[in-house]
Amino acid sequence: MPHALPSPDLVVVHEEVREALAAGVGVVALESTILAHGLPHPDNVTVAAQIEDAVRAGGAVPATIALLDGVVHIGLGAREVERVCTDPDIAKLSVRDVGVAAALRLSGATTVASTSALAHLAGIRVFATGGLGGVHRGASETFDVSADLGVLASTPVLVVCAGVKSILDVAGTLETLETLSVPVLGFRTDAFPGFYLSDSGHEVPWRVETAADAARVVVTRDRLGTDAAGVVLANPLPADRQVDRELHDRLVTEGLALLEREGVHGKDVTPRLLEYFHDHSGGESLRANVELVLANARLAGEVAVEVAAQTA
Ligand code: PSU
Ligand code: MN
Repeated sequence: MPHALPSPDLVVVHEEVREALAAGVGVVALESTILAHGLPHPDNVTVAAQIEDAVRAGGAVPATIALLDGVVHIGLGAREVERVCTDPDIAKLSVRDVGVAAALRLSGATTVASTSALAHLAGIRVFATGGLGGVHRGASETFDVSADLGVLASTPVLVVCAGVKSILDVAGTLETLETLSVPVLGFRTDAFPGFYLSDSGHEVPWRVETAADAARVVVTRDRLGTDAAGVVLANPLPADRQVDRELHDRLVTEGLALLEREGVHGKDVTPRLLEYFHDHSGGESLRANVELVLANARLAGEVAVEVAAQTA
């Protein structure tokens, strides 16, 4: 495992996380972009704490990751979380941005791509988020494919997520994951979830029933050593907790039209859509988003505990 971390002027691992890793206790990485750019203020502050609690309820130690004043933090204290959630100027940093922002002594929130890369650097195997970035609709013309996918292809971290939003090209995202050799496991489901919806209408290639089996996939892939890709563990909202389909379809149509109208592109696409949903769903998108993130954090905690036990 990669334990030669860069020096502390560049990367600081929070004490509790460092001790957990040294003792072989399960650790779950958490991204900060969902806090800074995915959830509205001030809900993000409360939800950030709830996500960490959910990881602990699963038996593991949470490590929220962000760049603060040019230093990567693996694990944040309450005041640092507050800062990520409150600073309106905090940047959204994918992998390519982290080194640049660190050099310029800036602060930023990490995406799935950069969180996975930094988690791997610290020896963390399991990561929980809400939704994965993916292939955007119209990508054959715009080339808008999230860097999340490419990074997963070369970073051996298991990402627990509720699939991808239907604002994306879901079929194209699944095809790309196949091309990039990233395995996709449904947790107690045969259907790839669609974030707000339990079923995106597309199948998952594999299904697991327990956190122990998901962990065994990670450990077995390591032992085989055939490739260094990550694993997607797709955890759907229960059917009775998903967003009403009519509301969902209306929001997606309106949201996509809004992007067109405003000429939004690049890394602003996902945050702008999320903001639109939160403003126009009467609280439903926020409710579902929070529930699925907490469920993913809990499951990731359980998987991390199992990975630690099976590696011991
Ligand atoms: N999907 C969501 N909520 C999010 C994101 C994705 O449902 O907050 C964030 C994640 O941080 C993800 C990033 O890594 O957006 C992908 O952005 P882009 O499409 O610009 O790569
Ligand atoms: Mn993009």
